[in-house]
Amino acid sequence: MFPRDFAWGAGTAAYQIEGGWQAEGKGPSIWDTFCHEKGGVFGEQSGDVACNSYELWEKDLECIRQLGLTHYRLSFSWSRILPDGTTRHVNQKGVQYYNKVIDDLLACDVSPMVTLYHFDLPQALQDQGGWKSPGIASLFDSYAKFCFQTFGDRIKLWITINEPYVCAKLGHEDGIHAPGLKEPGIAAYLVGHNMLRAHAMVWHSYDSLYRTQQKGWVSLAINSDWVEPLNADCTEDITATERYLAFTLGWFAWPVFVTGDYPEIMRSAIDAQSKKLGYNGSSRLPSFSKDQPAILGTADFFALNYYTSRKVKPGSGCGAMLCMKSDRDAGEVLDPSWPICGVSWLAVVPNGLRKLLKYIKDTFNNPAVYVTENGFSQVGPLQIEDTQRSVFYRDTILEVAKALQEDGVNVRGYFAWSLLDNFEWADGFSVRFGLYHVDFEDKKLCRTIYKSGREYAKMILKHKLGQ
Ligand code: GBH
Repeated sequence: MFPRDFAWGAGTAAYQIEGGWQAEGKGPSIWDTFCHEKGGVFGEQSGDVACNSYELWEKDLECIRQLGLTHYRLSFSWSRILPDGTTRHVNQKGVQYYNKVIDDLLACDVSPMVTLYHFDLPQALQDQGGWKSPGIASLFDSYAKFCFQTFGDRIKLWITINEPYVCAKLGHEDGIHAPGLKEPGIAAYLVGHNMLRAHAMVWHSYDSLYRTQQKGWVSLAINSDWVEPLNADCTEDITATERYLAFTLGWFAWPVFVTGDYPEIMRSAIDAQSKKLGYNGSSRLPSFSKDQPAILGTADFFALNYYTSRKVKPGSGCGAMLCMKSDRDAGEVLDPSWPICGVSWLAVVPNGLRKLLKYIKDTFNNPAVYVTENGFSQVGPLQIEDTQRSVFYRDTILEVAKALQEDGVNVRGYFAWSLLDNFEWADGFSVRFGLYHVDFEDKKLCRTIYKSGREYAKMILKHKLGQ
């Protein structure tokens, strides 16, 4: 059912698994700071140790081999490589660590997909304004060029930024992710803008300096739920759904894949709301200037993180406040027939992935697509025999097969989130997404395969054997 060279992967992110937050010259990141300040994270937990993959990488490699993955998605910790975020000072121990990870993977015939930025900005750069500051784009570009130069001979798939939506909104509007800023209605748009500028700059650098030799692909990972109008016959619900999509998927995919600029629906909704609330000044949604590298066309493939689906109707639930939600004016409803797994936001809707893939094919001119994240969480009484999650993976992979075969979507790979139970951001260790259980109570941080991991391995093997 899947092409021979289909990528079967699993993903992780540096801060969620590595630990070693101060090991061998690593500089602090905004997540170190955020966790060490009280009150931001469940149970005052932190990624100080996490799965200790910094020291236990070989254990992770065993898991990767046992699953039979063809690809492994990891992220680099920017401040492990460049402790103050700039190329003025390189931490060779950090470089050695990632060199070993990459070389070990390749020796086992596993292709690495590397994310340059998965939420953990060097604290030194946050101190200079972080993603709100326009100068961040060229700092990110220098870091990226250093990585292409140092590791790019062995990496064919690069993700610049993971989920700019989450960084912008949860980090700068809601304040529930690092850096914990609550500046509703303004900062998130600025951050999203600088992330797009930074991403585009890096793509152009790769394209002009490295592509010919290294022959890799560069994109950004965009998270999106699948959404449908609550009532398919109701015009208000339909337009609310269009706004919802414009403010999530469209915010980043439209500039990169369609026009080089934000969706018109998004800008007009923001500007109308500014007017209504008497907000003076220029649009809260910045504009791309003519003299910066073009945004359009800066992705060699579509990297999609899909977790769940929503029904949509008008209404923000936050009245006349200046905030993204009121700009968007679209409320989310969960269909009561969708089971909830673990965390409250994760309704299990495998079929939403197929619909979203079809939408991406139709809207963004049939790009090559990698599903870079998709997963199922457990909370509370722990089940090593996690049958529900096994069923979830089986159902979801079947939907991907249908997208490929029946809808003709150009899907190139699927990455389960996550290889290991890990530090689930504001939820700490209370939410488990792993194909492997990690015993965080024990110093050895023993990895044990879940039933879902065994089942995923079987599915991969079947497809490798062409059955
Ligand atoms: C991904 O984000 C991340 O890339 C990954 O690091 C993470 O471990 C994984 O998901 C699992 O969460 O709490 O109601 O405000 C997925 C997109 C966006 C989904 C934020 C959850 C929080 C909703 N996430 N959303 S809420």
